[in-house]
Amino acid sequence: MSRLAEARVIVTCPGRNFVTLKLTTEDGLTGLGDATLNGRELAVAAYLTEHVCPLLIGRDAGAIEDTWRYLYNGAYWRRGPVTMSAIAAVDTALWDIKGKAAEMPVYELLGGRCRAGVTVYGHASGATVDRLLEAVGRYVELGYRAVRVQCGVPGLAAAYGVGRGELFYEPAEGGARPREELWSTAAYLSTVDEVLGAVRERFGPELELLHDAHHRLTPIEAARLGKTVERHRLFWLEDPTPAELQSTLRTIRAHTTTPLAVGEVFNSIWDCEQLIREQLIDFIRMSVAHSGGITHLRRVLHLAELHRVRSGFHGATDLSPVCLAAALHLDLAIPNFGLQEYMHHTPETDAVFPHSYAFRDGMLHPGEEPGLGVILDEDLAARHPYEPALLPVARLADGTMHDW
Ligand code: EZ4
Ligand code: CO
Repeated sequence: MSRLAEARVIVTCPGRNFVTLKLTTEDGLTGLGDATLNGRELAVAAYLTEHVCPLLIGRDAGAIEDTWRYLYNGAYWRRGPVTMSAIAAVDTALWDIKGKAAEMPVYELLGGRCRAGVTVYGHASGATVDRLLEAVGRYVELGYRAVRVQCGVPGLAAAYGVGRGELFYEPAEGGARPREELWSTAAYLSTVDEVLGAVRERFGPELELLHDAHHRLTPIEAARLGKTVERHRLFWLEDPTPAELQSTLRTIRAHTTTPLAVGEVFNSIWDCEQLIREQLIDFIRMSVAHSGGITHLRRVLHLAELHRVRSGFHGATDLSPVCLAAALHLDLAIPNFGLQEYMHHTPETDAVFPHSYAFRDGMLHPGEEPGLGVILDEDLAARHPYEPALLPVARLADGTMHDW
């Protein structure tokens, strides 16, 4: 294939910040990769601009695996969200270029489709149970077959996952310092079983229900929660504990058959190797943008397939339409697909990133455009300059810092 002639980083804020890498070959093919790391965007932009882009010029655009190893093994300093997001952007853009060169959608290059479409789940939330039930009802009307449910907690001003908007949830906020939220595990655990029970009762046995505990519990608290909510038959309980200590999942697993999903903050196969090998989880939630791109995430899913672990790729609004498209191509082509997260981007974001993927009957379809099927409107992007925004932090009532 032809050589890379240009590598540029585009930072834009159409409603929220996105970092995009655009690669151009000598014969004019372009590829896009998402490098957005929520609240730390400019660190990845600088890693790319200062340390990666200069290495790419003149390289064979077709050498995807070799370029991955050149950037990963070649840096000596391995892994971490900044490095792996930068490598992911290069890798994703190279797959986009290869698809365009072959005049095929990327899923064809990955082995072809294994299913008709990509079943997705939406995010329903409400400050109260009644509000939550209304929100779930709206997703059901839209055709969703799976919904994540998050509810306000009496006594806590802000609970994770309870959105301000209708069809999206955006936790990052502007300001020089992160917003501080009060957290109480006791208050949360005293209501969550009732909340999930109310949703199951209203919507019946067919709708798939998910819930995200967002890394806030101890292993034994998580074990108790998983056991308590078993009768509501969740599709998954997400991030019950901070999972970088992989052996903690053994405790939870020993006590409950509630399926477990973790991994949205992971960035390499080494963050989940034990979890997968010991079958301590049911779904792996890494994203293309934070986990070394299509090449590395595919490797994780091949390992997972051996151990009957399925995909549940992260699809929050802080991952750009480029990342979502890449996830959809991989979702179609892997044998062990589970479910794809889908939070609507704002109309401003969709205007900057026109795309071929589309929602029909509870599924997303990546479309048949060559490559990933996403464009970046650079003129429009330039009209939305970067605006610093940070994720909140959480403290207990006595001031102790807690996992947000
Ligand atoms: O808090 O992507 O399951 N989804 C999530 C997300 C994360 C955000 C952080 O940037 O947990 O809402
Ligand atoms: Co989550």
